[in-house]
Amino acid sequence: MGYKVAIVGATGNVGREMLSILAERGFPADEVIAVASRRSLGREVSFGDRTLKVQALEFVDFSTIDICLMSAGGETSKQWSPKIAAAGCVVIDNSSAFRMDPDVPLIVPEVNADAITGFSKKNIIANPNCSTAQLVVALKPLHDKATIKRVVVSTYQSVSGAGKEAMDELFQQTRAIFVSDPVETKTFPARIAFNLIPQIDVFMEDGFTKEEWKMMAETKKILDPKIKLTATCVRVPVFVSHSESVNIEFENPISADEARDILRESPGCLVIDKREPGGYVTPYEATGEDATYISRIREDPTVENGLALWVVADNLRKGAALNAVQIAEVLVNRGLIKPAKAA
Ligand code: A2P
Ligand code: 11C
Repeated sequence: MGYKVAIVGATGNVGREMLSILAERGFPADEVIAVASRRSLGREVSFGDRTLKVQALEFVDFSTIDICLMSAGGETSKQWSPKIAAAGCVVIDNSSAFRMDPDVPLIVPEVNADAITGFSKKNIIANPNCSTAQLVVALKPLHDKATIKRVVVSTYQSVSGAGKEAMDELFQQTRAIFVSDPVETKTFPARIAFNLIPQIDVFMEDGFTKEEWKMMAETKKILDPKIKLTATCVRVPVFVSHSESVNIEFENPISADEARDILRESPGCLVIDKREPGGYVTPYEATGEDATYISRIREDPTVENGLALWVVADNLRKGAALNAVQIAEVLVNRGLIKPAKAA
């Protein structure tokens, strides 16, 4: 007997990817239901070689569902995830609403799968921000080897991180520029086509943006609270996959060759690192893939025990949908949840 699984936000960028990843990986589901807002009632979405009719969130009885993968934005999560969890359905929440709650584990399975047992307090497990997920997959094996003291990261984040309307905006602006139409800006704080924007999410009092704060706070919660991290997050005119320039200072010595060998053997990592044109991964190549790609590994001679890396991953997959499905797989494989509700 398999599980009964709901995808909330099934018409969105991440929700659609969740459906295809569940199908691709043969998740042991007897029944999958696609859920979105009332606006989408009756629309169809793909699930493997089938289509599912979208149901409206308000009308779903979550007491009949085992696992809910939630990706419908922070406000919907704040309002609905606790109610769904209270109905007895385990929620894997992709928003930032519960990530810092001490009673909610924040999980990247390659890094801290053992922390998942804390989920039973609230029946909610949080999925990290996309830019954090790929970063900690690359940092964890290096931290285990040489103990990270400080990280300076600059991100190059694709528009899909801001949702499907944001992708349309990049497309429409690009088209408008080519045909000399007026360029309209709605989703982003500035024009994104043939440009880049050094602001993701709102500004905080200290001058950092919320996205930058999330990278710092989530890395501490998932990997190690002692790690100091500072980030500059930038939106770039790329449709899918986030890239990161990462500078790391370690407690102990570690060479570029050692780091390369360690990362080659580490779960979720794929090293593509030849010192020649094209000997690295770009966001275009990472799109549609599951790995966190690591390139440009080199020693930083300006600090003691320093390394620099380039890290790229599909933000809709490892950064969101894949990580959520992997969390569900940990629940299943460790016997932490039983399929009680499938028909
Ligand atoms: P809908 O398409 O019905 O608006 P994205 O982040 O790619 O823009 O997608 C957001 C997802 O969250 C969509 O599936 C969207 O559904 C869903 N969503 C947004 N608001 C709600 C809500 N109040 N209730 C349920 N689903 C929602
Ligand atoms: C972006 N990282 O690229 C954001 C999207 O906290 O889950 C995900 C926001 C979050 O815009």
